Amino acid sequence: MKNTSRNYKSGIKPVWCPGCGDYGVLNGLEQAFADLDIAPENIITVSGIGCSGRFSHYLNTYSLHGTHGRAVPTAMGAKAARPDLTVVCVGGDGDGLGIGGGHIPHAARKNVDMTYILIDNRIYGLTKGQTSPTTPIGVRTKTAPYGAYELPMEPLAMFLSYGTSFIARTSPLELKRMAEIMKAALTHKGFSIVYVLSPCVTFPVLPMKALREMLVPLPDDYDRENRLKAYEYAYNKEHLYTGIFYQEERPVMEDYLQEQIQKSLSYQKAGTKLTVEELLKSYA
Ligand SMILES: Cc1ncc(C[n+]2csc(CCOP(=O)(O)OP(=O)(O)O)c2C)c(N)n1
Ligand code: SF4
Ligand SMILES: [Mg+2]
Repeated sequence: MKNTSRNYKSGIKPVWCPGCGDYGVLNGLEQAFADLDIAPENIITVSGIGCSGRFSHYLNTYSLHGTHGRAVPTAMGAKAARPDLTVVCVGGDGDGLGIGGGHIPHAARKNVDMTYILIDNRIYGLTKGQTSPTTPIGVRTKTAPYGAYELPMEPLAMFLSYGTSFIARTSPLELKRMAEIMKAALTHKGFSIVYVLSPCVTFPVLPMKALREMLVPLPDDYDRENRLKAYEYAYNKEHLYTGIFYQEERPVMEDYLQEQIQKSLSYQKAGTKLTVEELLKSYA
């Protein structure tokens, strides 16, 4: 029988603040899993630390609630060990763009076949409202009582520069469309990022009303293979475009690793063994 979104619920009741955007993101992801009918035992969810880090508890999949900023490399390890699994990584703007920001370019370069759901509420929610890498200039936070002064990052442009093979932006305010975008990301072979703008109701740096007014779907004739055009849409200040900004097919890390493993096995079979002495000599 086909899976429904209920099959992906762990039974643990989410403890997010009432009205938090993360509820919608969770529903959208469960719906995407169900529509694609991926067996729960064939999925692993790795999450970072933050309100967004709670995802791994709420999903009935293999789950790992990792350390702050290290969700991406942990998920990469999971994919290297079990290339047959659907690997999903979830984290926030602080987790993914602050402390863990150095990991995304390498997952993108290697084109690890996994989906990264990066939930941006433009604040550190869990730790009670500190400035994050995407907090706009002038916004007062716990760590910037007179207003943030740093230039906020533009994550889409960064992902494009890193060579990410699938980049999308969406929001739980467009729930159905978000689930469709997640489905496209999950079926993409390579490193896919779904960058989700999700309002935090307790520290409303990204207020629901303002966000709703700014979200606009990418035009129907948008060419998702045109990287330069994608930058243009990413930097648009009037609208926050949603949809698939960029997509390309490229070899993935797992295939390369498997090839290496097979090569090494064939050398062994052929009796081509390198002794420790020979190995040491090769470094002399
Ligand atoms: C090494 C380390 N540094 C700092 C913290 C404290 N900490 C926990 S969550 C968090 C920020 C979370 O912000 P974000 O990733 O945006 O997630 P959100 O809560 O907004 O979903 C911080 C600084 C930690 N747990 N570990
Ligand atoms: S603090 Fe913000 S992000 Fe965290 S659960 Fe509450 S509303 Fe959601
Ligand atoms: Mg955050």
